[in-house]
Amino acid sequence: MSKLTEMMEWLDLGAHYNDLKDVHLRELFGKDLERTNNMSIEACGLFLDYSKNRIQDDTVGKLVALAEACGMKDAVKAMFSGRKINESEDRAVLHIALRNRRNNAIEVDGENVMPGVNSVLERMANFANEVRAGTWKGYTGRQILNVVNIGIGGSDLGPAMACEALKPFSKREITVRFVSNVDSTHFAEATRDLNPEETLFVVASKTFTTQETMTNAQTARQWVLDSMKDEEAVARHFVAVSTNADEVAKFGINTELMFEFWDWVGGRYSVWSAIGLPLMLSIGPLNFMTLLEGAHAMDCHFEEAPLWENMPVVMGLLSVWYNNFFGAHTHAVLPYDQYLHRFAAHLQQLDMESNGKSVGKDGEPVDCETGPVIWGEPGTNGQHAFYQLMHQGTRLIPADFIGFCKTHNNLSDHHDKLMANFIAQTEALAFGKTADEVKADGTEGTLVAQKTFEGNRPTNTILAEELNPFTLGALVALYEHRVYVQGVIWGVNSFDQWGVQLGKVLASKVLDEIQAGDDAKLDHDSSTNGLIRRVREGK
Ligand code: G6Q
Repeated sequence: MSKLTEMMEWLDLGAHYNDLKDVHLRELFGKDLERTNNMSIEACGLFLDYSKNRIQDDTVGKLVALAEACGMKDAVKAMFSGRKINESEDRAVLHIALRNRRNNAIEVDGENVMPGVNSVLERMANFANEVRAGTWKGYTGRQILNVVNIGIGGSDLGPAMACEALKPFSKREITVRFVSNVDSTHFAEATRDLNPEETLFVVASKTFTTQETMTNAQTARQWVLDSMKDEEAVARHFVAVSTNADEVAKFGINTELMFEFWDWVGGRYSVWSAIGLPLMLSIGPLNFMTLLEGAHAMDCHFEEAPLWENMPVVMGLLSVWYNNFFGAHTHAVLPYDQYLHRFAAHLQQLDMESNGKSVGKDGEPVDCETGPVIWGEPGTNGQHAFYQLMHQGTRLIPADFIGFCKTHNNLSDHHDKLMANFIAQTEALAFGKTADEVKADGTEGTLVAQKTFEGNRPTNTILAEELNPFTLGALVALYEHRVYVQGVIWGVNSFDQWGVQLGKVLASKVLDEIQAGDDAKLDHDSSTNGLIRRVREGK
């Protein structure tokens, strides 16, 4: 395959961009009254209106042509069939198997992974049912009322986001907390009002060697022992989620209380696996299965729908359109639902760790920009903070607006107001306010320019009836596949994360130096040496 930016389809998009770059959404909407009907997709309980994008009726066709030329269909097939598409780690990429509710065989190295997936789900469900029913008791015979997940990155963000998102479906008697940061403050604050006798720790780590998680887990172990003064208590207050049985046993957790997953589950794609245990403890096995159903529905859509009607494909391609042709550096994700307040944080890892690459799968430097910076906050808070820059700043920030017709908390007219803002913002971003409209309000002089909104700021709107386990499953899977679509276009491996390694290695050297206190051995640059000395002296 030729270099991406030399491909005919890429060059065609470049020319198309030149034709379109100065065309305003006002004009595009004005000349096509059917625009929204033609530029929307409905699937898996989600409605995507992508008409407020800077595209014409032939733009998606051109983007799809690029996707086809980049082998999109084969790439999708390769993932679903269990091929080792994570080549740098020689692994299959099968988060889709974790939610494969139709249960067809998916083979890795000649072995069907589905019996293993189903059996872990069953063990998780049995355990969750016992804890939720109060029949799983702590060491002193007390019921478990608190679950504290200890994990970081992919072993934290997904379940933490989903526990918040699905709070209305949770068993409120059980408090679920997440400790990720190696900063002792995180552990101390998360546990300060908890009774150890009523607390279950889920130590979630694929490798079971991650410094932050192991440090927090040891502190938790000591916290339990300080209270119950018997090693036997560990077995009643700790379970593990890991791929590494040896390390789990070394920690002192009975491997019968280890919920396994596999090397073909990437951390940031693992909420559907045993990493979702704290979520299952919170919302119960049935709701957890419904979450998997929602994700599976999106998987089927992604696998089967034609590329131009395929929600993750169209969203991924639009993101390429802005990233590579309009030069947009960031992409905002703006959920108009307080329960999704951790959604952008999860997507940030999902997208930026997956596509933050400057070398392609072939080991050669990529010849275009890759993953954008993903960020966001729930509406309407963002409107009173950073939307100013989105409306009137010099940068183009494509944004996804996510909202729900129904609320779980029907208090007076809050929800109508929330949704009015949700809709009004995309209208304002697209159409702005012209200088003539500003003058017509009686504004004069230099204020006219300052009160003018250029508009032409692109958005996607994703609307669903209600935020529930099914829609959340579909929504998260939508973004997972969107990431893959972009990775395929850019030719990067979206499933490895070598960039995390260097900091880890250096931190372990600096840790020794902070603790050893031997000035003669400091062999870094002057800045690093100086900072180490200062921390040592000031601690
Ligand atoms: C995710 C990454 C990374 C990982 C954490 C935790 O895709 O690989 O965020 O999840 O570093 O790793 P462990 O689960 O092995 O502790």
